[in-house]
Amino acid sequence: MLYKRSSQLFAEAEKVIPGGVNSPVRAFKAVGGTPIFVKSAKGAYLYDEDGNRLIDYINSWGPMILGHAYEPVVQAVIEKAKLGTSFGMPTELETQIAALAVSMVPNIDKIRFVNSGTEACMSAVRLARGFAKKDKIIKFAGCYHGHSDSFLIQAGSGAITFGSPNSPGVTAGTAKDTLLATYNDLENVAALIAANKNEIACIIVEPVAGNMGCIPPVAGFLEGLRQLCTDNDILLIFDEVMTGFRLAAGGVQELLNVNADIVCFGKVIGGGLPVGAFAARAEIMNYLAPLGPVYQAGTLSGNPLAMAAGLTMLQSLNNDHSVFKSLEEKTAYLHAGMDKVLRANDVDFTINRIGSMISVHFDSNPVTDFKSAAKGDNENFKKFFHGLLNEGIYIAPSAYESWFLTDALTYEDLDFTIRAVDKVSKTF
Ligand code: KE4
Repeated sequence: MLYKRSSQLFAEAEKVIPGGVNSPVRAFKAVGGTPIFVKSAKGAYLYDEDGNRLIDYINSWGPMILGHAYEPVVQAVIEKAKLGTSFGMPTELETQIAALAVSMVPNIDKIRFVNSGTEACMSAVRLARGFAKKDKIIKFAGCYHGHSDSFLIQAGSGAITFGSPNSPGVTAGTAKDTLLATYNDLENVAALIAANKNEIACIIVEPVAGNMGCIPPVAGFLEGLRQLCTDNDILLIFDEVMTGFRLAAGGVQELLNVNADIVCFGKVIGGGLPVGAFAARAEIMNYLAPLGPVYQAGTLSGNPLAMAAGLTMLQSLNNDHSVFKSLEEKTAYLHAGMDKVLRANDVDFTINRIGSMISVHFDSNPVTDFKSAAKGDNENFKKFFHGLLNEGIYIAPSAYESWFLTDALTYEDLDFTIRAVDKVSKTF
């Protein structure tokens, strides 16, 4: 595969955009080399600036669940754009997508739309703090909720710890209110709660983690978090930016039958346009301005083009829930095929999967939290990434990411991918 044009475009981009990208993970820092510039995409395929066709397993980090340039969404956006692109005033469209989302997702009465997953999670935490009248939050090492200050925190030393900033610009004052827990470790969470009695407003969690690779909750973990929150008057926030409308029509709450107090959305809910959202029962959502005292706002929140894309996407998914089963079957097929060839090639690996989220970790031990995810052999991951890229397959340019399948993938695409995994892993 040739990437001459992409390399030229990257050199141009670096002159006027920091790092040449508008989001760091795109820069290939974790795998080496220079990023691929996309010219267009359709269905399961990306077409890059060098004329290469790539089977896409990232799908814009989740949104393109029905394939790139999904015709109903494209048409909806085109038609809406002809009527104006932004008004800063309410439109019926916002009520339509809000009502549909509320009908699809358990335990929510109202939803507020924003422009990104970061905004959704940031606003949800502010709402939780305002509603609960408490300052501290618990998040989990390795879980990512966007780049809002309260989330850019890593553990200090010791099991029970106050966070310390892991990005300049985040103040110690902010970090002190973020407590860091270990994913899939209920005892650790219980200890943090005991050490901060009546000070914790919320626990925010990816109910299926996708930012350490894919890490499903171990049996009882989410149920245990639910119980701990109920017993200690703490709000449970499910960050379903990745899992919402992907793992089931009602997300993880439906799939695993665990109730959150606030749910955050992004990615799929916007059908590929900038949309985030957060939702809860009316008692909580009514605390938001202009009804309640917790302030949150946005010029482009509920933007007509984004709402048209999102509504069309949700309608498509809601009209035919069999797509979730189809995605699960395709991902299971890919899982079984990769497992077979990696074993045959004596590779040390673990594959984590739930629904249409999957990741390959180059370590034979179970990957259940950030520490175990960090043990993966990154040299093999780099060979894996670039080897597959050379075969015309695009996976996440980092071992700490999940793959997101699209239902536009055919079984021929999956067989092609399995053969490529076999070929590449023979070089390890
Ligand atoms: P955005 O602000 O990027 O729309 O969403 C933040 C966010 C919140 N919660 C979860 C669970 C997320 O996965 C994300 C964003 N996901 C990353 C992929 N790991 C987006 C890719 C990027 O940062 O460019």
